[in-house]
Amino acid sequence: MKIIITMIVSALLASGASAHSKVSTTTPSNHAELADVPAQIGFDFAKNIRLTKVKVTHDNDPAVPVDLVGQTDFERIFTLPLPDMGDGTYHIEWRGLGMDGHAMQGDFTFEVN
Ligand SMILES: [Cu+2]
Repeated sequence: MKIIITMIVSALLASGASAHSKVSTTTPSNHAELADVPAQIGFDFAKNIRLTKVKVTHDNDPAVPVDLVGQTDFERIFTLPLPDMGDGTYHIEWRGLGMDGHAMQGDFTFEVN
């Protein structure tokens, strides 16, 4: 009985991990420290996803939506324009949809000094 339960748990963990596309790289990278505000931000996902929402929060300013530049297709790599909000800490939050229809989300931060 214990072996069967172990096998079921392993199968569930394996399917959960493979079903969702993780962001493998962002530009700038998470926790980067930059001298200038980048004109663009980038995502490189492990698998194709459809980005549904990206927003940027700068220090204590209210969140501002990032223009998705008419992205409606499932893609692996995205480059989006970043609004220049001056020096400080930028917090990027994204939402998307995997090819399997599951919602995904994540975030990263970087600093401009
Ligand atoms: Cu999924």
